[in-house]
Amino acid sequence: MDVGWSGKAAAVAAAGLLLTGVVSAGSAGAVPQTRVMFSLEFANAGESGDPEPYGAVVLRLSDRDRLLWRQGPAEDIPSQWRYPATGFAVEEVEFPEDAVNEVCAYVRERDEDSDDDQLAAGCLPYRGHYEPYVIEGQDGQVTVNIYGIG
Ligand SMILES: [Ca+2]
Ligand SMILES: [Ca+2]
Repeated sequence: MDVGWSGKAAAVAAAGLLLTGVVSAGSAGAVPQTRVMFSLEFANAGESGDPEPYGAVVLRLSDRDRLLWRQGPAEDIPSQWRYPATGFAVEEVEFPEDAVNEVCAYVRERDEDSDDDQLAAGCLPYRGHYEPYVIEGQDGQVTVNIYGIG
């Protein structure tokens, strides 16, 4: 006997509701989804034109680092003084703002005719959003702007 499309849809909907119930029943330990809105600025004194930054910018938690931005040294590195070019980037993370201890940047800059520059190497304590985090290196600095975490 054919229950018809609407019957199948109802059965699927019921299964969906059941599944939803199971998920929410176990959600006490579920991880929250948090949106991090940020931008990066790369400064390299003496560089002609925009720098070619590579490396990583992370949020440091007590037990791990969470990448916000990464550029591999072996890849084709775009020239850019800011990431993204306008506005802000969004990363979905699985922890609340309270869990962030530090903002870290380990960024170098590709130079074809000399050794690569160091733009940033280190961390700053997290003091909340709407704060620019200016992380220094031997040859420059990286500013991590965090516009919101929530
Ligand atoms: Ca340079
Ligand atoms: Ca360069």
